[in-house]
Amino acid sequence: MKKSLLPFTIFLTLFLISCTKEEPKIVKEPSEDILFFDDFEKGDLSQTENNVSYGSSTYSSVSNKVKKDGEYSLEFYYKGGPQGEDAFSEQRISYPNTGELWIKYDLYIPNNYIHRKENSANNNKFLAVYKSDYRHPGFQVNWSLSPNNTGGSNLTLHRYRNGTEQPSISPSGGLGTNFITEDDRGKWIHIMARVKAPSSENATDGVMQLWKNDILVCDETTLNMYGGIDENFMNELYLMGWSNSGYLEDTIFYIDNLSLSYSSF
Ligand SMILES: [Ca+2]
Repeated sequence: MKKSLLPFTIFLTLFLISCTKEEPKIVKEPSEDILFFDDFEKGDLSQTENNVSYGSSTYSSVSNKVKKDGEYSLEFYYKGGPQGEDAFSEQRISYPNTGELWIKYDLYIPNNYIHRKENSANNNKFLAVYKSDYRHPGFQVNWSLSPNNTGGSNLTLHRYRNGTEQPSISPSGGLGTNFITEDDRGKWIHIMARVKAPSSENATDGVMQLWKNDILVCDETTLNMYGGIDENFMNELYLMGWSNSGYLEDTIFYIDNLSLSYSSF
């Protein structure tokens, strides 16, 4: 009997070896090209993925008050103040060095959103993408909001070239006019943005594109915004940011379903 079992034992051994050898390793792949996704359902900012993680929070925190999906979103709390008083809320995120980044998220525009006009109500930060350290600009761009004089906001672009800030511009063709209006109050809007560093110092192929509710509201593809030698890439961003206009009342935005990608979603 023992002898008759031998071929089977050999077969079983070989079979097990072959299984061990050929069994594919289970590696958690990023879903297609998505670098990072957070629906905030962890209830905090502990989400990390592909070396993407949250940095400093300024009056921003995960909240269950207003959400697009699930139970949680990221709250941006701008404290109200008299005319002339600024306000500040910002969330930083770091990611691996890249020449191109796509960002998308849902953004809740508060019911009481009013972009008040005063002497220095321009340049309310909306989305900044840059090479860290923000205080020492290499590659650095941002979209900001300016008053449209009816309580809403127009979109404006800012960029640096070789460490020097370039004149701010409005999206060509008036695309960014009335970017946020009273019609958006109390609603979620969908934001998608693409930033691509130019290919060389003199190249005019830098890209800043932004979509609101899947409509292109900024389509700049010929920007000169070289970051400098060893500086021409991005690895940090911040959502929202300093408001030069400030707000009369406490004004609270929410972001949900944040995604980052190196290429088109
Ligand atoms: Ca959520």
